[in-house]
Amino acid sequence: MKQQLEQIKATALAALDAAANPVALEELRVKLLGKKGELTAVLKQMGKLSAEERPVMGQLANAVRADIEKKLEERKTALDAAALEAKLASESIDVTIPGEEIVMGHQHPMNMVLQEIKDIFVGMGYQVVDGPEVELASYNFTRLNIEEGHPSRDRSDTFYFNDEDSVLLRTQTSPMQIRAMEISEPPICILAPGRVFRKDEADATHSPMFHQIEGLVVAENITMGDLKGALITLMKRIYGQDLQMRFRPHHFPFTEPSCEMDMQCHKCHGTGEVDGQVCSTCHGEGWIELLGAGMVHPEVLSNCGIDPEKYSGFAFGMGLERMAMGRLRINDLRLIFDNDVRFLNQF
Ligand code: 2U9
Repeated sequence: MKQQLEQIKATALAALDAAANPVALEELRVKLLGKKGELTAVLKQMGKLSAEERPVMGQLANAVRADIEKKLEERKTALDAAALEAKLASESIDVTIPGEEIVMGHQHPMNMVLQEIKDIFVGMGYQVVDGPEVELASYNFTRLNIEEGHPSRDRSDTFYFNDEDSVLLRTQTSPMQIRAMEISEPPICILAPGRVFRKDEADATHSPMFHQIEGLVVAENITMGDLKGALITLMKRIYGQDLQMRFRPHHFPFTEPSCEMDMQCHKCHGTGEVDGQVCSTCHGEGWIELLGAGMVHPEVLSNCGIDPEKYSGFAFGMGLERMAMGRLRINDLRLIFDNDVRFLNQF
C-alpha cells in the first residue's frame, strides 16, 4: 500500500506539473482527489490493514493528499498568473498613438446673433417673453389695428387653420406683446423673439418661416427719443461704435408715427458705387434697411386696456435672419436653414 501511495503521489505531481491550463487542472483534481479518484480507491482498502499498519498508512495517505493539494494550488496560481500575463500582453495599449480628435459642435449662427441681441436688451432692462406660434386672428391682427380686409390678412399671405380665418400661424411676434399688456400694468419693457410664418416662396431673401425680434416699451412719458436711444445703442453694439444710421418716415397700422431705420452700407460707405459700378450690397442705395419701429398707436394701447392719455410707448420689429446675414456677411437666406456643416463650421 505504501508503494501504491508513493506511486500515486509521483504520477500525480508529474501530471500536475504538465497541466497546461486551468481546465486540465480541474480535470486532474477530480481524477486525483474526487470520490471516484485513485486516492479514494486506496483509502477504501484501509479496512483490510492490521491495527498497527492502519494509522501509519492513514498518516501517509493524508500526507500524499496534502502534497497533491499543495501542488494543485501552486499550479493554479502559476497558470492564473500566466493567463493574466498573456491577457495583458495581448491587450497592451500603445500610449504613443495620437488620440482621435473630438469635434465639438457650437451654436447655430442664428442663435449666436439672437443671444447677442438678447444680451444687449437684457442689459437695458428688457424682459424676454415667449408665446404660442398658433395664434388667434384677434391677437395677430385685429388688436394691432389691422382690420379685416387688410392685404396682410389675405389667405394668399397667411396660413389659416379654419374656414373662419380666426386661427392662424402668427405672422409676427406682436401677439406676445398684446398678451403681456393684457396681463400687466405699465411700465412694460419686453423683447419678443420667435418664429413667424408667411406664405412666401423660398428664395435668397424670403422663407415661409423666419424669425422676428420685436420689442415694446410702455410707460409714462415715453417718446421717440427713447425709441432712437434704444435702437442706436443696439446697432452700435452689434455693428460697431462708428456705424452711421438714419431714420426714415414710414407707415405701419400699429404704430403712429412710424419709421424705418437704415445703416450706411459697409461696402460702398454710403456712396452707392464700388469701382465705378453700382454697389451690389445696397443696390446703389448707399443704405441698408435694418428694422421698422414707431410709437405704439393709441388705438392699440386702448385695445389692450391701457389708457393712451396716461401712457405712451414705442415698438420695433426686425427680422433675425436679416440681422444675422448682415452681422455675419451671409448672402443667401437658404444657407441659414440648410444646416450644411461646411457652412456652419465657418462661424
Ligand atoms: C405692439 C405694437 C406695435 C412692432 C413693429 C415693425 C415696426 C416692423 C418688420 C420688420 C421686418 C417685420 O420681420 S419683419 O418683416 N416689423 O417693421 N414691427 S413696429 O410693433 C408693435 C408690436 C406690438 C403691441
